[in-house]
Amino acid sequence: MSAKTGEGLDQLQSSLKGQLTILSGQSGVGKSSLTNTLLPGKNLKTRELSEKAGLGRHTTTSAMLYHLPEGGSLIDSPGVAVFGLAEMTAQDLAQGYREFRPFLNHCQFNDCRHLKDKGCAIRQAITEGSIDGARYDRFVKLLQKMHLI
Ligand SMILES: Nc1nc2c(ncn2[C@@H]2O[C@H](COP(=O)(O)OP(=O)(O)O)[C@@H](O)[C@H]2O)c(=O)[nH]1
Ligand SMILES: [Mg+2]
Ligand SMILES: [Zn+2]
Repeated sequence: MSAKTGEGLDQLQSSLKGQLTILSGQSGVGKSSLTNTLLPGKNLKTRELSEKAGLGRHTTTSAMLYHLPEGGSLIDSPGVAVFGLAEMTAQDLAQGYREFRPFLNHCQFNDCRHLKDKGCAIRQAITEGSIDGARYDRFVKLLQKMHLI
């Protein structure tokens, strides 16, 4: 889709309707431009891609929630690198991975951190192919970033 040409906007608009949605992703991919297009009359700052590097500078510094004219809300967030995960516990983060949820109560220990813990149902699910290992790796990386491990 494109914020510039309007291609794919109709489809996006109908999937946003009645939902609470957050746009996240690397800086410069067009999140704020998209938000602008969906909210005529607002005028968020978007930034120009730097000619040299093909990358731009930051303009969105905090997450902003907007109410959509069609119903529903849209959150424009700054780049993933600065997305705050403060005050979340490891358990909260695990809950955020919806495919983990069916397994979360099946670990041997109820304070399982899903790392090298004995009898971890999450790691077992990866072995069995029910959870994607790349998603789990990302979970562990986020735990590290949050200084929880
Ligand atoms: N060609 C093209 N450029 C776009 C599109 N959407 C955004 N841009 C440009 O990409 C740059 C970064 O956009 P911005 O919305 O600030 O990105 P954000 O950091 O993800 O919020 C700006 O120069 C935009 O004009 C698009 O659909 N097509
Ligand atoms: Mg932005
Ligand atoms: Zn576990």
